[in-house]
Amino acid sequence: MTVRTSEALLAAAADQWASLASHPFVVATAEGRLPAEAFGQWLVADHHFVVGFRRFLARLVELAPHEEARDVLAAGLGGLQAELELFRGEAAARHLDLDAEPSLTTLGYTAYLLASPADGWPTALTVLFGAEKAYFDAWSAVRARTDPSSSYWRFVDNWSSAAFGAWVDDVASLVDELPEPVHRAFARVVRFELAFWDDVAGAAV
Ligand code: MP5
Repeated sequence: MTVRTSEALLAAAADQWASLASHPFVVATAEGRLPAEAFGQWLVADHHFVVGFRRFLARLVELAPHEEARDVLAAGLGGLQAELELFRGEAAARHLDLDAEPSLTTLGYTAYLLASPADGWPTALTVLFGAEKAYFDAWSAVRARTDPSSSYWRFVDNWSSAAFGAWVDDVASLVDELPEPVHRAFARVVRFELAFWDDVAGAAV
């Protein structure tokens, strides 16, 4: 039986992958005890990431080797407008400065995303899959232990909805078309995801 390339990536990173959904930031959010300050740190950092992510995804639309892949990627691009508006509305309500200088971790991860298309489609697609699957799994872990009364529900729902999960599955199917798993890029994304949570959580959780 052949192993799907997306599954081979996840299997090789299994230990660190498990740390995503059990990260103190994720657990504190699930248990409704995330300090507002830590949420604010995350919101500003993740807004910077998503702004870069949209440009990254647009480059991937251009790089895609066939039209079906382009359909999947362009569908993801469509959802980002509402997501960015969610970030901006929440930041305004909380009086957060979205233009604050990002940390080196946030800058590094966003820059890695944007640099990855230079290494070609297999690498860039693997980076996309890693980032999206990481958020789907982490926020699904939050969803399993919370409900719509959470003040962070719209964010929880954004990355744990059935629709988002189906899109991540579509991206996984594109990864499965790659001749071999690009382990190095995937492992790098996992390290960045964990560093990102550590960075925004700080000493707060
Ligand atoms: C995503 C994100 C998911 N927003 N932030 C990090 C640190 N990793 C992954 O990307 P998107 O564009 O919000 O679906």
